[in-house]
Formats: sequence, C-alpha cells, structure tokens
Amino acid sequence: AVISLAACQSQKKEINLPKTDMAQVALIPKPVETVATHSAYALDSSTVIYTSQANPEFHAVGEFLANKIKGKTGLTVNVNTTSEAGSVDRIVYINQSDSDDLKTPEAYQLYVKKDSIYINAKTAAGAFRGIQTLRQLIPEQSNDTLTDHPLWLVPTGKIMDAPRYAYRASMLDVARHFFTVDEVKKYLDILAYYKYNALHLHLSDDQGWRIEIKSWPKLTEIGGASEVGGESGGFYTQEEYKEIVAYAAERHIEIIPEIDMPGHTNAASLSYPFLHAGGKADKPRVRTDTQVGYSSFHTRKDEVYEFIDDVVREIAAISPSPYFHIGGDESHVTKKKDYIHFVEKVEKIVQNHGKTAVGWNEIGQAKISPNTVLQLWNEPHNALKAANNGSKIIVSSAERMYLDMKYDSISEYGLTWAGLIPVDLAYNWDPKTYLEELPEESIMGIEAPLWSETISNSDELEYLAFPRAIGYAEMGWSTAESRNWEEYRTRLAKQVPYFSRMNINYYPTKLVDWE
Ligand code: TNX
Repeated sequence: AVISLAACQSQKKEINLPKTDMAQVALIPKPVETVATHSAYALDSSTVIYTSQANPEFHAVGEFLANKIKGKTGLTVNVNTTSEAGSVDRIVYINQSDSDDLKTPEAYQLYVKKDSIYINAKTAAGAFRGIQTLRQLIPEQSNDTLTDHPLWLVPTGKIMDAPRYAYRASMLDVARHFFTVDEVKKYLDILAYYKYNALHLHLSDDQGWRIEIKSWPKLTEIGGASEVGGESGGFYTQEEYKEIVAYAAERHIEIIPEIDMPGHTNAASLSYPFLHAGGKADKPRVRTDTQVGYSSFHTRKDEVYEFIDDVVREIAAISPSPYFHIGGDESHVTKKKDYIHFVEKVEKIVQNHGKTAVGWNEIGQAKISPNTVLQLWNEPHNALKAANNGSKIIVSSAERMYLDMKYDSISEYGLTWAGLIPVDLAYNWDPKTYLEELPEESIMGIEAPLWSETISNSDELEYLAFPRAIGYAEMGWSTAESRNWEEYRTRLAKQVPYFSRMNINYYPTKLVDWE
C-alpha cells in the first residue's frame, strides 16, 4: 500500500531526512543572520499556508507564495484552507507580528522547522521579502527516493533579516526605446525575487513621450510615435500605467514616474511647439538619434507651467508613490538662471499635487527644499550641498551603477562613456566609502539606471541588467561587512537554474564559474 509521508508522521514513523545546511544555500541578497539547524522541512502537497487572517495584504502574500511554489515544483498548496481530509498538514505561517526585534517595515524573521515554517513581519512588505528568501531556500530539484512521492527539502534553521537601505531601485528608460507592459512586468518579477522595492520609469525624453495625458493628447499621438533607431515607439495608456503600478504593488515595489525637464523634452515640444525654448535649443523634429543636451522647455511662459501642472496632476492621480521625478539632467541649452527658476517652480507644482520631488543631481544648483530628493549620478558637490540642506540622496554613480555601460570590450550592447563596468567592479564597492563626505543618514538608498539607447526588448534589457542588478540588490540590502566578491560570485553562479526556469537572459561573464 502507498503510505504518504504525512501518514507516516501521524503514525510517528520518522523518515530519515538528509542533513542540510541553510547557511550554504546561495541566498541573494545575503541575509543579516542565518543559523542552520541541519534538518529539513519536506515540502509536498500536504503543506498549507496560513496567513494573519484579518489582513488581506498578508493573505495576498500567501497567495503569491503558493503561486511561486506551483511554478517551481508543480505542487498545489492551499492558502487559508485545509487540504484534503485525513492528511496531516505541514504548515507555513505568515504572521503579522509586532515583535521589537522587527525594527523596520521590511524586516522579517524566517524559522524553518521540521514540520512548520514561520515568517514573521510587521508589514506585508516585510512578509513579502521573507517569502523571497523562502523561494530561494526551496531546492530546484526534488528528492524522489525518501518516500513514494517527490519532496522538496527546505533546510531548517532561522533567518533574521532586514534591509540596509529603505530604497532599493532600478530605473528603466522606456523613452529611448519603448518597453511593453509585459516586458516591464517581467523585469518587475526578477527585481522582486532579489528584494528590490522600487522601479523608476523614465517616461519622457527627446525621442519619445510614453504616458497618456488626457488633457494634452498630442503628447502620445505625436510624441509617442518615435524612438531611437526609427521604430514606431509606443506609450502606456493611463489604464496600462495603472496595471503596471498594480502589478508592482503586488510585489511590494513602488513605481516612480519621471517626466524629464526642462531638457530632454524634444518629443513634448514637437507635440506642442509653444513649449520649446527657442534660442540655443534645437528646433523640435522627430529625433531617433542618441544625442543629449539640445532641447529645452521655455522657462518664462505661464502656459508652460500650466501644461506641467496638468501633466503632474494627471500622473499624480494614477501614481500612489509619494515621489514624482522631475528629471533636470543635462539641460545644456537652458541658461543657468532660467534652469534654476524652472526647477524651483516645478518643485512647487509637484508639492502642490501632494508629491515629493526627486531630480537628477543638477537640480542641486537650485534652492530646493529639504524634502526634495536628489539622485546622484555624476556631481558629488551638488549632492553634498543638498544633503547639507537636509535632502536625502539616492546613489546612482554612473561609473559604478549604470546598467547601460558595457561589461567589457567584447560585450554586445551598451555604451562606454562612464567606463566599462564588469560584474566585479559593479559589486565590489560601497556607497558609503565611495563618497566619504556624505553622511550615511543622508543616503536614502541606491538605484541602478538602465538607459535604453542600445536595447529594445527583454532579451537585451536582461543582458545588460543581469547579473549586475543582482549585485546592486545585495549592495542595497545586505550589510557592508558581509559583502565579499569572492564569496558572492559562488552564490551568483548558482542563480543559473532560476534564470533558466524563468527564461532570463544574462551576460555569462568569465569572472563567474557559472553552474
Ligand atoms: C546620461 S544620466 C543621461 C541619459 C543617457 C545616459 C546614457 C543622466 C541623468 N542622463 O540621458 O541616457 O547618460 O548612459
């Protein structure tokens, strides 16, 4: 007769579980503390997930886990309902906890015991991060010999974990080349697996405008119809944008919209010529090249600010993020005094719509308010000045973090203006020591931008993003002391089965002995 493991357990017959080592699993980002207890939790269809009942957000985290277990193992695991009568359930509890040990919203505790798993967190976001760790602990291969059906042996032990930085983001430039809703969703899936919590979308640039603005329809009719290289471009309707926001929210990732201005605005000015500065700025025309620094909005016309007010209002209404990114980079044909005037006015517009402004480091030339966030890509002095005035800084060093830089001289896509960024250089530095003068408290977090001049689909996006974005995930989450390239590269090598299963392209750098 066939005897299930559950039945065996109920009859107190122990099967001999092999010795495991939780501390040897290739977890990325590396948790703050891992204590292995060397036994195993046998995952099979008698597992049931229970979540803090009253909280629908925790229930959703449970459903997310059940889905991912299904995808990885094929097992159907119930959430908040028992499995078929008679079997002894092994339970995964996802609990809302107010333990003092959980110090930040994304902190979590994960206990894996022989017959149950506990994930404790203060918030659903914390539980969600914990779920990613559990996903990584579930082996790719089942054990088919211990009993009459396959078991996925999860190593037992405990993990106490919390992020170093509250903000861990990537940016995707959907303006130079448009990326479809599905392509953005796939990127979000991978970012979530490595505990990112924000994706900044660069929604406008000289070559294209990518978000529907109902009060200014030509932005997408005209401005949305082009991209680098001359293909047809594209844009998100507001419904599609909301779909991206909702998909990200299910993964506890925030979408930060950027409308880049006063420079990088050729597509907008082509749609509505009154926006164009004149003077040194190039006359608007369809641009499919990759030049920068030639366009500018007019900074002294009231209609320009009325236009911006409409754009910010419509986007703010569909964007739950507290942040609105106003760009501000490379406005080389805007006079400095006009630029400063513009930034100060647009910052106020953003604030009037209930959002906190974020801008590239050039906005530090203006008198920005202390709650405005500055994204540091190339000018530390502007970041330091803003930080001294109370602003938080997002570290996005072009030389270390630009996902659009080539890995090495033989890599296929990418640019080289900020240097080559091989996978070890990308990983092997620290935001703190990189800019000593910047107090740690001023660093809100890190963001790895992916500009899209040379890429136009998921395969190419993934080639540049992976594996480097995985290193930034660890840089944003794990403690500085726990990071070590030689040890990290062995964990990175073990991500291949995940890449294969999820059909993720990556650059197979020789610096890693891929498995
Ligand atoms: C600089 S970084 C830019 C972008 C380009 C990128 C290419 C920044 C704020 N501006 O307009 O796409 O270089 O690497």
